[in-house]
Amino acid sequence: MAEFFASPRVRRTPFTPGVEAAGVRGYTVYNRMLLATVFETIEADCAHLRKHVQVWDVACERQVRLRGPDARRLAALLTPRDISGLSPSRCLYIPVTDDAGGMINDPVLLEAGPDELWISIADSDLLLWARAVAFARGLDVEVDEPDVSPLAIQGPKSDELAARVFGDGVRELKFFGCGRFEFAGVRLLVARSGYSGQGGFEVYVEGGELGMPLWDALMEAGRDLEVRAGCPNLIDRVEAGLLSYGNDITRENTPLECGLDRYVSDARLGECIGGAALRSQRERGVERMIRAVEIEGVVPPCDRIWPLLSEGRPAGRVSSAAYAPERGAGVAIGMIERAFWDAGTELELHTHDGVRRAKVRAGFWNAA
Ligand code: THG
Repeated sequence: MAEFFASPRVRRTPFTPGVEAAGVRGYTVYNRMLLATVFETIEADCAHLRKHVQVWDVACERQVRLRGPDARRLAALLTPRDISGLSPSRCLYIPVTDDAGGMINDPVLLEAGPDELWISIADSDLLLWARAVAFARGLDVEVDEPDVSPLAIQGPKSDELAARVFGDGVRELKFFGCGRFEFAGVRLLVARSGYSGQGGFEVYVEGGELGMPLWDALMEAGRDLEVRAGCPNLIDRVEAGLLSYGNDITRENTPLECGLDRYVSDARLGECIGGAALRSQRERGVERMIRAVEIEGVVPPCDRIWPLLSEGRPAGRVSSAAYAPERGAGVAIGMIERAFWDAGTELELHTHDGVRRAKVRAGFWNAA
């Protein structure tokens, strides 16, 4: 592959100097911002993540900020999930759907202050959609992108590292619990969340100037814990069944097809955008579903969609795949047609580098 050519259109983050100093080997672009993909090798990064602790620049998880008396009303229009459980101490993973029930984004929703919600987005232009909905409905809410950059602390030693920098209070957070914790005299939002199967925290750094001081403080405090710079790891996220918007799910898919059934509340379908389409699909049943797929042997980098066939018949597609060395097999996320989605079904995976045997699994490997 040719070299990546940087320009201001693809934004750097407050932590980019730290990422570069750590020897990043590969980048992708996410929400028009840099996101590291590999430091050593994907396999070695994964092994380190599962044993120690890593600090990740996930500033590309941009925030869509809803401010004003109608902030909650707007959020409730955008998602079929019941958001009544949202509070300053509890954030929520929410599907965001268009009028046909198609997935627009799968962000994390947070209550950052009175009449102020943050939507921590995956890679799509949710800002434009949210502004359009607010305008069209005449809602009293401002929608913008604040200077907020998430930094993730992930891995089995995350509690120890986070406690050293933010105090022992962070240890008390439950999964998707959040609160304000002090760093350098500023109370930052910290949540027990993150895009790995290894557990950890995400810190929402308000103001770019705090970025490198926090990065350096974590690296310094975690020296004896073998802390390293890291990034969302392909093997780890596939094994955990964490979906990647734009890869595994698009506007062609509804949350019911994405295995996000539990975040589609019957009681909300009368009001939210896409509710009617989701209700009728729930009654009819879905035709395809996200599934874990095991692939025989070594797999090439999954840089395009790979068709799955069964005796020549289309059976689905694979959108994320990685070779998991400790399994001696490939792990993948697929969207599988109904006739083929039962666990144990054997399929042919047509990669751009040859056909592989593949098998549908009952579940992901390390689901949370
Ligand atoms: N954290 C934050 N923002 C994000 C992501 C994140 N924005 C972009 C992207 N990741 C959004 N997508 C996801 C996908 C999965 C999860 C979070 C965001 C996730 N899922 C858990 C799971 O599937 O096991 C649990 C969800 C739940 O049950 O509540 O964590 O990672 N800030």
